[in-house]
Amino acid sequence: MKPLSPFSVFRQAGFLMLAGILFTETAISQDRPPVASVSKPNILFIFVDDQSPLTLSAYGNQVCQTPNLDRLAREGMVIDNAHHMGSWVGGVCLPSRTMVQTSINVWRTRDIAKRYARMNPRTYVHQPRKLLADLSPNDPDYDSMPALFFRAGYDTYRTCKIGNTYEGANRLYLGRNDQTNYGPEDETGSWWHGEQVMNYLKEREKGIKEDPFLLFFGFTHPHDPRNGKPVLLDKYGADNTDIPTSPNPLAPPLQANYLPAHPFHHGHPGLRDEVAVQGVLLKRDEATVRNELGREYACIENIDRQVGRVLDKLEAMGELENTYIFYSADHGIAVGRHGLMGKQNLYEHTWRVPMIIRGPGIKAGSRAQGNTYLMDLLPTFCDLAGIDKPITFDGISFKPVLMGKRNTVRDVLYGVYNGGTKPGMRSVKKGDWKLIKYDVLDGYIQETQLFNLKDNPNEFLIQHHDRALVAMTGVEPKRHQVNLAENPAYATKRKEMEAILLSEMIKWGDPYRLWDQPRRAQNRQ
Ligand SMILES: [Ca+2]
Repeated sequence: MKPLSPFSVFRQAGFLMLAGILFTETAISQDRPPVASVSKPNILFIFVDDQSPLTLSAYGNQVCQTPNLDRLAREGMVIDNAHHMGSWVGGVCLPSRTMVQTSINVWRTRDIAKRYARMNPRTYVHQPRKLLADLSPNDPDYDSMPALFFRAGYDTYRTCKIGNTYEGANRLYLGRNDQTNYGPEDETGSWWHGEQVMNYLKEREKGIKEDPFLLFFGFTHPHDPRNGKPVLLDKYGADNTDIPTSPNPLAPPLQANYLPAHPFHHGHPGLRDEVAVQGVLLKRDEATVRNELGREYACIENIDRQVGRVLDKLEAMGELENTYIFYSADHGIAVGRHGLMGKQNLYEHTWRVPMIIRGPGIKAGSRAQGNTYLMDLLPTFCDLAGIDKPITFDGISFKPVLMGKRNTVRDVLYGVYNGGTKPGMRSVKKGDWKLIKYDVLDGYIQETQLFNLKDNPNEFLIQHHDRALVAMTGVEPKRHQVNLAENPAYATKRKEMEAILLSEMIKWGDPYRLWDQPRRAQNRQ
């Protein structure tokens, strides 16, 4: 007999929890006003951990195979400029996931993100109905994703990892089966999360559930440790434990903007993602980075398979055409680009997130710039479901983009990394232009980067022009594809972008100022 995994006890408890919720569904419906649920669309929100859009063919990747996500893109819309707003802590997941579930901006998440301790599977008791009934309208979670959709008559369900996520909202889903799965096997990996959603849909198929659903379909991967399934590791020339000393020819090629080291310190000494990723540690050599890319792609393809199972099930149940499906991640990640491994930077590979949406009224095969933040997801869900937008939201609905009425919802995007030495990194983007500033290590690092993303989408630096590196990557940047911040020809553009950055910092309540900005009257540091 197969021995029980350490998670089995909780998993069984989870099924019981779900059963309990199903059993009392009639009582639940009496707690909220009756709604005409028949016409309301379902929402399936697929949310992965640490994935750059550049790993997907919808964004140009030619190696990682994701046929089901390709299908979503082919039958729906791809948004090119979707971003997370940033973080004030090394675990970027935490503010990001708080923004997703509450639609408040990055600085406001500091006040609530840590209100509740992480879920302890050994002692946790799931009692959403009691908590929802007790919620005061003054509570920040009153207008959170699960609370809003519960009051609108939706059946809410969640599966995801545990920890570094917003517990204030997680505990309010009517059904919840969370487990942290970094393993290479089905029961300890992404298949398990897929299975929870399949179980939910099977119950629904029996006719026990009739309300429209909001499914938070979260994964633990491709966050490290990227323990891919053996068959997929073989496909991508990667190994979970025996890190090769020379590149495996089957491993994915180095990215165009790979560097063996970042040209200056990122400002967060000891940062886990840059020093302690299993199988990588401090190494940034070709063999190590390509092996890690292979592991990442193996995890992503496995996630894609789980998405496929659920899409096929929805289709077989006749629910697919009344369901909006969103695919996104809590932030991107470097995995060797620019010499970095983690998510604590503001280059495009990390600041951007994937955003693919399929659903009623969305033109198949369409594409838009969007200029969205993750905190726009909840307002968009509400808009699609006919739920009034609460005044607490900082995000805005991008339904007009999905419906082909607009290409963008805002002109300027602002990004923060404030998890290491202060004030940290800031970025701003408008049109083709992007500014990144670094003010870290007590003023030891004060750097500015200016890129024209149309001309230099990979944000190549002068270091990418090194002959030995070009020989390694096979990518030779054009002469003008460099940081333009110190080029006198772009002094006016830099000044304009610096002013926009300061304006955004003021707009979003950024409590810091950078070395070359006017000081605040009162610095809250
Ligand atoms: Ca994450």
